[in-house]
Amino acid sequence: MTLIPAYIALGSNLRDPAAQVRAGFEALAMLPDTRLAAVSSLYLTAPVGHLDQPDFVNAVALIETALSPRVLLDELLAIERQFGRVRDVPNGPRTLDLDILLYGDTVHDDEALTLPHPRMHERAFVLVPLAEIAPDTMIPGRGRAGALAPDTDASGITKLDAP
Ligand code: PH2
Ligand code: MG
Ligand code: MG
Repeated sequence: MTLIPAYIALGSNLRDPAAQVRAGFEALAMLPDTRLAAVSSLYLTAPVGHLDQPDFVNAVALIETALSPRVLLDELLAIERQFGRVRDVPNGPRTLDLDILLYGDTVHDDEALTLPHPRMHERAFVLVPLAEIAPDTMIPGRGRAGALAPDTDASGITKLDAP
């Protein structure tokens, strides 16, 4: 079984966000044909985009998976539903958001999934936790996580505690 390293962004800003993210790590560990290889610290982050919503807790996990990107995406959406996510306001509050940031060095774009995640290279709430666990990881077309993170505005980001 060939395992592909994939980085997953976790985000929550409803109903005890830190507990949601920690439970999200456990849900990732339970995915079929997948192992949870590393998790970042949890970070309290000011909302980006839609500003009128609570602060988020964000983190990044490294999984190693035999699932295809499409099957992995479907599994992540199923976990989001299990966590009670309701998709009403776009970019609005959520109990748990799970985004595939990177799937190996795959570059891919269709209506369901874009890899690398199209906004990851400009978001401190993604790059800071990613650089914590994988500074040398290459974001295809953009550069290394650890080199990109200092170029983002991390002023709204506070490290919470060890995961
Ligand atoms: N997710 C968004 C939009 N804005 N802001 C923060 N701080 N954290 C997020 O996870 C986040 C966001 C859309 O997915
Ligand atoms: Mg998402
Ligand atoms: Mg998202």
